[in-house]
This record gives sequence, C-alpha cells and structure tokens, in this order.
Amino acid sequence: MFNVILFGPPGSGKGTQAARLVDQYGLLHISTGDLFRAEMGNNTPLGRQAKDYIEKGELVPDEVTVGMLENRIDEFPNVPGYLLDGFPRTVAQAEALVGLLRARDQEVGALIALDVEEQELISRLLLRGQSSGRSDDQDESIIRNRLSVYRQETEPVYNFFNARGQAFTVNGMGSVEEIFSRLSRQVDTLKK
Ligand code: B4P
Repeated sequence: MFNVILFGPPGSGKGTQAARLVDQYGLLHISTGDLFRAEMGNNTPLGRQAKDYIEKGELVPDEVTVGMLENRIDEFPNVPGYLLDGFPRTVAQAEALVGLLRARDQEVGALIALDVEEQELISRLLLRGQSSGRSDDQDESIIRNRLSVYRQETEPVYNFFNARGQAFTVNGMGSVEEIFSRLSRQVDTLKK
C-alpha cells in the first residue's frame, strides 16, 4: 500500500490535483472537506456539527474528524492506497493517523505539500466562491481566517512529517497540468 497526504493551504489545489492523482495511481481519494460537505448536504447530526465551524473558517474538532476518517478507511480496506486530501490538519490528527494506520499494519508513505503564494490563494478561492455556492469561499475575511488557522494549526503538520524524513514540497503555482506533472514526478520518485 502507498498512502499519500496531499498537503497545502486552502486554495492550493489539493482537491483539484487529488482528482487527477487518484486516476493515475488507482488510490482511494479521501477528502475530509468533501465528506463534511456531504454530511452537511444530507443535514446529518455530524453535518450540523461541522457546519458551524466550516462557515466561520475554523477547523472541525479533531475527535469528530478523526472518527469520520477512520470510518472511511475501514469502509475500503482493500485498495492500493489512500490519497488523503485535507487531512491531517493538526498535529493531533497526524498522530492519530500514524496510530490508526499502524494498527492496520500500514503507514504514511509521504506528505507532499503544494506551495502557493498567498494572494493567489485568495484569488482562487474568491473565484470559486462565485460559482460553488460555498459560503466559506465568498467572504474574504473568512478566507483570511482559514489561512491564519492554516499557518497556526496546520503548518506544524509539515514539520511533524519532515522530522520523519517524509515531507516534500512541490511548486503549486502555474497551470493545473504543469502542477500535476510536477506532482507525478515526485510520486514516481517516491514509489521507486
Ligand atoms: P477543504 O474542502 O479541504 O477546503 P479547501 O482547503 O478550501 O480546498 P482545496 O485546497 O482542496 O481547494 P482547491 O485548492 O483544489 O476544507 C473545507 C473546510 O472543511 C475547512 O476550512 C475546515 O473547516 C473543514 N475541514 C476539512 N478537513 C478538516 C480536518 N482534517 N480537520 C478539521 N476541519 C476540516 O481549489 C481551490 C480553487 O482553486 C478551485 O476553484 C480550483 O479550480 C482552483 N485551482 C486549483 N488549481 C488551480 C491552478 N493551478 N490555477 C488556478 N486555479 C486553480
């Protein structure tokens, strides 16, 4: 199994690139953002709980997020690997991930971070907000809060995996195709 974490700030292209990477490598795409939006769309108790946080640009509490991720992994035990998109977003989530994979005789293969300039992130998210209906993409102050939460709570996850020799960075500026070819080269090198 080859399990990859696709990492980066909101708007860095994680969801966009994850869709291509799963096609290329046959991995199972697990996006915690997509899972929360599906729960919100179905108005489930979990969705109602997540909505309050997401609409403010805050992170959903770790115990809720980790439980949802673990259920998803256990639904699909026999895949060539998982592509984690938007998870882990805190060091506590990273520790939980390592533990839950170890309990299943698995491990994280690598974390690949997309590096994108802040102004570009804001432009991409505002542009998506015009068509997606996502309230967290429509208000620049909420976007700025997401970026500040990212710097404070999520960036340390990079250091957590870097200390284990498992973190890599790819330039996330440019066209979707250019970025995909950089990412594929990185994955191919790691899989060798
Ligand atoms: P996510 O759904 O993960 O939201 P995101 O970070 O905004 O999406 P992503 O980064 O994948 O978007 P992309 O760049 O592909 O999370 C939403 C919320 O859910 C979080 O704020 C949080 O509240 C909650 N949540 C999720 N996971 C959690 C966790 N683990 N713990 C706690 N809370 C959690 O796309 C952005 C736009 O850029 C798109 O319109 C795309 O078309 C465009 N784009 C992409 N690549 C481009 C390029 N190269 N050039 C131009 N535009 C590009």
